[in-house]
Amino acid sequence: CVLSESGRGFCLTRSALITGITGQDGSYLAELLLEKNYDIHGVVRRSSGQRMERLESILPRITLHDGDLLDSGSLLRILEKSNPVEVYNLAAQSFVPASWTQPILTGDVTALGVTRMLEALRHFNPAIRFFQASSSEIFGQALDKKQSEQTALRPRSPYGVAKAYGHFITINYRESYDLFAVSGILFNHESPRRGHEFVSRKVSRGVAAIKLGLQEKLILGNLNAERDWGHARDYVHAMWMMLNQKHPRDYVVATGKKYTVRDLAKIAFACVDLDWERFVEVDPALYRPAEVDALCGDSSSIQSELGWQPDSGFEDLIQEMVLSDLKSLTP
Ligand code: NAP
Ligand code: G4F
Repeated sequence: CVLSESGRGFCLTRSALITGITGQDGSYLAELLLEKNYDIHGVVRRSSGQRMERLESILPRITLHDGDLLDSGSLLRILEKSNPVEVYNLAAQSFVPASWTQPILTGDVTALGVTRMLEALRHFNPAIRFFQASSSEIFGQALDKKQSEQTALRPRSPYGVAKAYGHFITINYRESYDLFAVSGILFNHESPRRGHEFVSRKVSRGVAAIKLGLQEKLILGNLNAERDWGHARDYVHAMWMMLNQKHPRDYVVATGKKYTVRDLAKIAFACVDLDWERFVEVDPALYRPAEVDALCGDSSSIQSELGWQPDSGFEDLIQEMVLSDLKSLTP
């Protein structure tokens, strides 16, 4: 807080609210916004009580509120308590395979949850800026080799369909109510904080466990799938940039380079001087009912208009993840 010329005090600290703060991106975003002197508020589910490990180092500096994207009342109450200038909606049922086993829940949280937050926000204070974590999964079996903001949406999973809803409802609220609401179409992004169920982390943990003699094999699904993998730290920076641009607009956030799951395994095993072919086995039970074969983003718009660019390369990212897992699994 500072003193104005008239001697009356006013506070320069801006408050930001993050849903999904206990997740990979939520933790990196909270750290970034703390560096920028925001007052950070986060929504946590009652069940998140045990899942605070990603926030451990910043817990004393942030405020957490019990709430759920399934519960509109909790969202309104949290907005009143935190009085944010920016809301980042990162909460979702975010694991694609779980969207086939829990399609209704996925739609309720990942799709309708966006509307619940937008409704609460527009009633509480329509001047709040809103970021929606959209996904390259909305492109599904894409017709364009590189997917941009103009690429047609062809989602292939209940998760992809739910994210397409979240994407369009964000645009719709911007156009209907003149909100500063934007949708970041995020391609895959990883880090040592990635959930264990996603393929990059499953591989980095598997490699570390095999190197340490704790595991014999790594069982994977479709090795031919191609993804555009970036570093989560770069992607949360894009989120902040998108809420601090002059005019609200949606952007693809991606590195523009794609690799197969096979490349990922090869690179990860090479980090510890092992030959991936000796350890990786394929189990068709891990294939998806409908696969997205290849995703690769064209992020030229956000690069030219906002000056965003990915800092981390794929091989460095995988090495960071393997080394981190080696450290954490070493007895
Ligand atoms: P994540 O690690 O799976 O985190 C998801 C977060 O959502 C967790 O904090 C989780 O809380 C919370 N959550 C789930 N259901 C909720 C509910 N009903 N109410 C409130 N919170 C709920 O995901 P992430 O990788 O950080 O991704 C962040 C966002 O970006 C997600 O929306 C994801 O779909 C989207 N996205 C991610 C990527 C990627 O590659 N990482 C790419 C494109 C889009 P608990 O801790 O309680 O489970
Ligand atoms: O790491 P994944 O589970 O990520 P997926 O399905 O691409 O989704 C992630 O990125 C989306 C953005 O495009 C996000 F919106 C979403 O929330 C999530 O963060 O799988 C990547 C690829 C798939 O093609 C999958 O079939 O890896 C293939 N794969 C092969 N073996 C595997 C495995 N995936 C997992 N999870 N586990 C395996 O054993």
